[in-house]
Amino acid sequence: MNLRPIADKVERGERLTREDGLALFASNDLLTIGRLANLANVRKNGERVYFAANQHINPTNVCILRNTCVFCSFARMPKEDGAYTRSLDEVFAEADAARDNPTREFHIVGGLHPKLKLSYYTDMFRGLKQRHPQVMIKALTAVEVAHLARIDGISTRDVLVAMKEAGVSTLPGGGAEVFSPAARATIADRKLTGEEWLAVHREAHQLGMPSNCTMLYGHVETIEDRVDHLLALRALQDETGGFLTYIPLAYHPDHNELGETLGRTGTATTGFDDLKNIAVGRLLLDNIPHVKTHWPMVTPFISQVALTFGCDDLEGTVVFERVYHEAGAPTPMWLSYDEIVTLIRGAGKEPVERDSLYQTVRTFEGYQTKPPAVPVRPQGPAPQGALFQIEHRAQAAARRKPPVATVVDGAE
Ligand code: V47
Repeated sequence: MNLRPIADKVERGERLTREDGLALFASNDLLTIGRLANLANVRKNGERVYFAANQHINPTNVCILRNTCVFCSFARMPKEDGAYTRSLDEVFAEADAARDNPTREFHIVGGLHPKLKLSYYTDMFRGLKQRHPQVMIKALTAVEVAHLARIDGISTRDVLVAMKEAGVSTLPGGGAEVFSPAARATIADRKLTGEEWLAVHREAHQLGMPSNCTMLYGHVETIEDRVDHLLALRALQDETGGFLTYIPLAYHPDHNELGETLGRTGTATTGFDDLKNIAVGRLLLDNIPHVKTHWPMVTPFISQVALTFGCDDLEGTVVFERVYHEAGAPTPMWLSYDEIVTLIRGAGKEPVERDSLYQTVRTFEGYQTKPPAVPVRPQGPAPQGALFQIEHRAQAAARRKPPVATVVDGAE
């Protein structure tokens, strides 16, 4: 496929059309797509690559959509094995357990619990702000916001106002999946519709709360679904300007019904598709300032390459990740601050530690990194076949220890 007309548009800084998006996804000329996305990114962000020293916290995995969001491996029914709901003290203890650097952002998402009310979350946000005033809070997907509105019998706008008053700065981008009604009916039948998801983000932006956006790819969606999803995000951004970052999320098929139905257990998206999704996202979303690569899903190595395929943001330290590791992601559970700096420098880029609003916390001229305590890359002789899997998984497992004892009450 000849990408020259698209390349000319990108070089002139012109907006790409739906047909251009379809042509990019249909093309296998990954290096051209990557080069164009890198050009689009460098125009916006120079050689800077941002990261947040963040902690992911998941207060509950109990979710009333457990049986209909068939791609999700994290959710549990209230009385199912492995179901947990943290007390506020347990959340505060987990928040205290940063690893080797001060945390700057809490990323807080969970399930749609049938009984937890808005006050559980606002008390949590207030308590976290009181204990860690320097840490910004990015919390609750649009789907959780809409669920709390139903539980509390108030509007989504009122939920957002209460969250803001309790100290939340931004919303994460989860729950968007893919907006196509046909794909959504297959993978997330009873979830908020695409339009409802966009409406919650519109309200957040109107209230002065910026947010992120995502797309879950690599399941049953078509390339038309991908392009239409990206164009819907672009249209909302034209209207509000409130999206900070786009994060493509690679579907992982282990331990969920969809993976079994599709016969995909034990496989994942390919590196080729991961890089293409990142690059096409950067090219179509010409009005969103940042594109983040989520290393827990695509591996630190693909994420590092993504930094020259249109990404200017690398997922942070994370500390303890559950959503993807429940789905079988064989990646480390966390990366140290210095490993992140090393990955960014290794791509020839300039690391910048940021807060949730992309304000610079620190730059790294002359900064000396320490070697990692547990290696990110499998060590020893060149690994082969199954042995590689075992070795890699053993090293990944060594990083999986939670920072505090996992408390599972299962009694909700
Ligand atoms: O909405 C769930 C995805 C999302 C699986 O805003 C899965 O900075 C792959 O949105 N395979 C939640 N993906 C996580 C999320 C996120 C992550 C990192 C940063 C930000 C941000 C947001 O995780 C869900 C869904 O799309 N997900 N299960 C799975 N089996």
